[in-house]
Amino acid sequence: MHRGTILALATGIALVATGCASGRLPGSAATHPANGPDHASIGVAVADPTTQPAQLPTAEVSPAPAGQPGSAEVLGELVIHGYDIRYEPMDLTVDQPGPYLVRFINEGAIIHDVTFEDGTLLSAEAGETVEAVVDIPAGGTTFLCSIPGHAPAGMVGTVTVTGAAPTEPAHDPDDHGGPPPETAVAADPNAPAPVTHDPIAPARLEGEVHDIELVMTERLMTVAPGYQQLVWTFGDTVPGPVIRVKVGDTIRVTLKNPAENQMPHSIDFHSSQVAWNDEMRSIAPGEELVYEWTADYAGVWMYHCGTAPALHHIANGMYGMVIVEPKEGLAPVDHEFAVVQSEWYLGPQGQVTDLAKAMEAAPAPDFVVFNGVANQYVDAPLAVETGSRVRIFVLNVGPSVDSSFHIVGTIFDTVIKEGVHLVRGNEGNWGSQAVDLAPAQGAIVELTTAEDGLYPMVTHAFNFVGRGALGLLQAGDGDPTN
Ligand SMILES: [Cu+2]
Repeated sequence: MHRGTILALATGIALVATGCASGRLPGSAATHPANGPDHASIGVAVADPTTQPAQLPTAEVSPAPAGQPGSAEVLGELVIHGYDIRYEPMDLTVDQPGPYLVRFINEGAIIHDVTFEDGTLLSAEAGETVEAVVDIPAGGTTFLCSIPGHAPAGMVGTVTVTGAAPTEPAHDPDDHGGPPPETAVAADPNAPAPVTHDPIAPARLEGEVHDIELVMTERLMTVAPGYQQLVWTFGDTVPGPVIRVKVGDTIRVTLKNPAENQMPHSIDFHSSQVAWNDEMRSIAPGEELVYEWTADYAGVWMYHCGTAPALHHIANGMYGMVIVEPKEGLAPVDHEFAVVQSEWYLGPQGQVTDLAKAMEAAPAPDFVVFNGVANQYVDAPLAVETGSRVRIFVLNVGPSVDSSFHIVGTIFDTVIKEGVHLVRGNEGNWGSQAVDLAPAQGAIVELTTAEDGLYPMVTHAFNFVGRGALGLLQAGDGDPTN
């Protein structure tokens, strides 16, 4: 994957995250006059695109500005950003049929176009912005990029007229190997913004016996901009808290299922050796249990709810990471992060995740995420100093999809995966590019960044990068040119 491509992708996601997931925002009046061609069928380049974008991230669909030249001609503006290879947004909504000014901003590195069903074509070279007036029919319309290969790769979209029957998606929702899917669940523009999950790994707990209270909650969480689910948690967050100890420690967890919960729950620490039908038993709302274990083996371990169906309890947010260090501890480094990869199979807005979707033999999650929220570290990168030593504890909790954890532009000089150890400075100077983690496998990776800049963190199973499995490591000020 070309680095420019992934950074363009990252930029696109940042724009969406700061803008509107549904492609429609109220109250952001456009300042650009709608003085485009009169219902032209070919888009025209905007003379100076640098004067346009100031408000683009917040104005995907805007009412036509009142009292400005040409404003009577159109009902509003539709802004579509083009990337290599996708549109943002893919699906737009308007209140009523009629003429709209469509502005196509090609942020990609190659030529793209927006071709509507009625033949209207807006073609833009890399970096160019073009406009045309398009008549949106009452039944809505679809659009695509006519450059060979681009539409099949995902450059397709829809304009839906509110109140009309939804436009049939131009992209095939079953095309799992293709573009990032627009989920069948409609985005909710009123969903609260996601809360960024702190990626910094906590310090190891002091002492040798640890009493930990873990309360399981059932609550709403925004898992991606515009998508809110009724999740089940350990410690009120998804993922649950990182528990960091050392070999030989005793961990005494008091697990609480509050009376106001609806569901029985349980906990299963992979770092423990206990009887399944004792400590791992389910407890009803209002009950609690004590789960005591000793840290016999070092590693990056999963914990999760095992209440049947465990698939649903994991898919709905009940998982977390245990770090067990060797008795002598880990060597100090400059930065430590904890990253948990997981999948979301969206249920209806405000409800629990869709178990039937999660049960599919070929899993097709709506989102694959790091630390619970899609793309959250694109907006809030993991910040490090250039050349500093970085350690990442990484865990794939699935429930069903493998991870190939990779950080673009870096090489892991140290990997400790499921007890297998690649040591920095080994004879032959072997290194590692990606760590394969099946569900419930964990690793420690260590790296340094070579220069100031951005280093995308992905699963190299790349169909999932567009579904939320993207973050950024930012070295220095993130700019390699200064
Ligand atoms: Cu549970």
